Amino acid sequence: MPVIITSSTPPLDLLSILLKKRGVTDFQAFLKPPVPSLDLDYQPIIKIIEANYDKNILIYGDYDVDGICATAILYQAISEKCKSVYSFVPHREIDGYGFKAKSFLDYQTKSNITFDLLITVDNGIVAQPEFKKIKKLFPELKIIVTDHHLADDSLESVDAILHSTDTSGAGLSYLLSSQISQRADLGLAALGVVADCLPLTGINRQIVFHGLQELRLNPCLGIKKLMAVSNLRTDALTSYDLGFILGPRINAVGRLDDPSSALKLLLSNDPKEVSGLASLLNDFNKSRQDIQKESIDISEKLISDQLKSEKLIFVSGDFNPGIIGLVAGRLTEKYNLPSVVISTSLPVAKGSCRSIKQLNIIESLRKYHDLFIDLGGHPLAAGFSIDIQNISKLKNKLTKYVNSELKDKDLTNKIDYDAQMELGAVKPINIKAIAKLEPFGIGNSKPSFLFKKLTISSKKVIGSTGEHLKLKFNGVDAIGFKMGELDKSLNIGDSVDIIASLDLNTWNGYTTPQLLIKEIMEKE
Ligand SMILES: [Mn+2]
Repeated sequence: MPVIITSSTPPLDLLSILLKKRGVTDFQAFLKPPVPSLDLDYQPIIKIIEANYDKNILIYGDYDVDGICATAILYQAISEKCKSVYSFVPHREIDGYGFKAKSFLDYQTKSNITFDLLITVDNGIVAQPEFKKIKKLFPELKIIVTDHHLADDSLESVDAILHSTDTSGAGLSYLLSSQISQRADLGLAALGVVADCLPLTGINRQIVFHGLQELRLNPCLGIKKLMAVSNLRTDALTSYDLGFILGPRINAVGRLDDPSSALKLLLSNDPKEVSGLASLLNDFNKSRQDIQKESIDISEKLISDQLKSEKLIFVSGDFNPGIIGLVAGRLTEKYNLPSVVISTSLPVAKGSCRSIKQLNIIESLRKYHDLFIDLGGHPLAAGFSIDIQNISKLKNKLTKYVNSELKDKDLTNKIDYDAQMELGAVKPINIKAIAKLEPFGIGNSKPSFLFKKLTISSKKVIGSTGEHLKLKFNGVDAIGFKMGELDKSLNIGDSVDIIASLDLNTWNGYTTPQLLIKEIMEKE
């Protein structure tokens, strides 16, 4: 028998059905997460940091949200005791991804400082050859690596390592910082965890649960101003806002220009400077959106023939290399096919790939490793650099391979749901019970339910271009974002099965429950 939530199901039963569906065994620990902690060996690292408080320390981060937050958190913590601590985030095009000896040495020369201690955050775990170069030139330099990426070789040139794949770079940076400071910024750790798309369970749920509370009550000045320019209500901040509003704004400046402006925003206490930086980041985000939209439009024209016969989306063009990952992500999401998007705007072309669960993209690409200059990634996302003359060879080989790999696989993207529900259970007390599972995100999605045989009592399209669909089922409002085109195929009186999540809609001062439609099943 499938579980059916009815109007008489007690909210506590609903909650326990949802927790069980998510595989949660310790309900209390999930609903009231403890303060974040991970059992790691912090002592050797703290000793080295303490021994260098009166010397020159450099924190070397990354250009994405997680890397920038990780840098800011540790910088703030160390600067309470050390007057000579500096921070560096690499430039996407000038420095590239990962720790680079050249970037470190250039920064040292430019700032006219000889560093005594180098600490990486959100990078460094695979940079042994780079550390070796530096130690040869500066044998006295101490090196600490803190990172959450997968390790490969041993790091013999390094003095201490803090490594765990359980959380993000900012999460690790927070855990270390909280050992040396009372005021380590948990809010920034939450931002890094969400932006790095980590599952919001275990330590990451602890970080985001408590970090959101800190951000609502007492954000750093930079985040406060960034929330203001993004029109966010501070007291109602959610994990969605971290992933889709604040994260993209911190990322955008590093995609198109210099990410150190984003770092400066998080570190500055000067209200005037912070206001300026918040608007700057907001403006960069607008340009990023425009460039992204234009690139997607161009890509869709280029791939219209491919879509008819191929199971791989492969597009190359004069795209901005900072946004190709976003374009690939959008194309894969829209067409539910793996995608490769290549920018040929620089002498060496850069590619970004996104995939679906039926195809391991990094394994597929590795079959043609001799075509790449550089290649790295995961089963669902990868990046590479390639000589422009090799692109068409890659296209032919990879398309052929993917076509045969996905030939017999079911490519429909079925939407999962937590339980079946009757319309009578759509009420505020149940919505409150469901909210106890927040924060929602990857690995802990907002619960959705199957509703069977709902009769459409009214329908209309809304939005400036009629892009959204508004339905009513027996007095209960329902909205389907970007479902406007379904309007023609539905009639009042039709009976439909839908998958939807529960939401509250406030309009004219009244708050009523409504269904957020994720899918309307095909009528038989
Ligand atoms: Mn990271």
